[in-house]
Amino acid sequence: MANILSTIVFIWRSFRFPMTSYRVPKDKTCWSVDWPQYAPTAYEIDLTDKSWADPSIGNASFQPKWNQMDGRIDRRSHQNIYVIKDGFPLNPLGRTGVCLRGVLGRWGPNHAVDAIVTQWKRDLNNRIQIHETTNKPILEFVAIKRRDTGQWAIPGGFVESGESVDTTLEREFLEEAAAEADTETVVRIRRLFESGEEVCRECVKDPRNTDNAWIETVVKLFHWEDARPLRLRAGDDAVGAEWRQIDSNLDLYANHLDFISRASERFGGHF
Ligand code: RP5
Repeated sequence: MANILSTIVFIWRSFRFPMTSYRVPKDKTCWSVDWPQYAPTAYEIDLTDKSWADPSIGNASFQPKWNQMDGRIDRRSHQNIYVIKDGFPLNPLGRTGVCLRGVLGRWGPNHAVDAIVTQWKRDLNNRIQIHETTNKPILEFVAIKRRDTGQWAIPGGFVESGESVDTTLEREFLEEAAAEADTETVVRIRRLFESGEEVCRECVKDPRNTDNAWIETVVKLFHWEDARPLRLRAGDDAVGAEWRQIDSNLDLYANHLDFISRASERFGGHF
């Protein structure tokens, strides 16, 4: 059974990711380290006709304005000015072993957002629970289970061109974690999203990143203090949504645990 399952997962993944990617040793990740033999796997899915995707580099009609606003498309990086080499933007996090655009829509930065929604974990008497080892109050956060990898993650998604970060945060949270919510719940969530605190803005260590296309995010923190519980329901790209206890042993998508740890630190919660 396990063999059949892993074969299915392998075939499925093969459609989304290159079969093999060129292995990059840690000490060769940085572009400043000279590595003339570097021969990354070229991989790109066909996104012709997708309005949210860039045309191919080399297409005469595609004249991107790197490192700046390009009409309604934000091609600026949160990290720094990125380098353009032979017409291709270079990932600020360094070599990945895969070149071209992979499965991503934009060359260069693909802007996303992530909404960390927390609440204190309480016992039946409504007292905040304290962790027996660290002696710190325990936080929970809203986690969604990704349909594509089956991993738990922070609710988030890509910023559409012309959309603001705050609009995307609220839209993605409602779609992925509060699907089909009644009007009252939507109003409460909208109110919650009026008072977010930025945790960070940076590149995500996402498995879809390539040398020429990568994901960057703005992570914002929202704390749920309403005595009435927030009921969750998965939708859109999510197949699960639940409150999960924050702990350093969580296994989350990409480097989402790192974002969670910073949110927990902000409240002095158990990690
Ligand atoms: C991650 O991918 C970001 O942190 C964000 O959570 C997510 C956006 O991609 P989709 O969930 O829309 O696939 O890198």
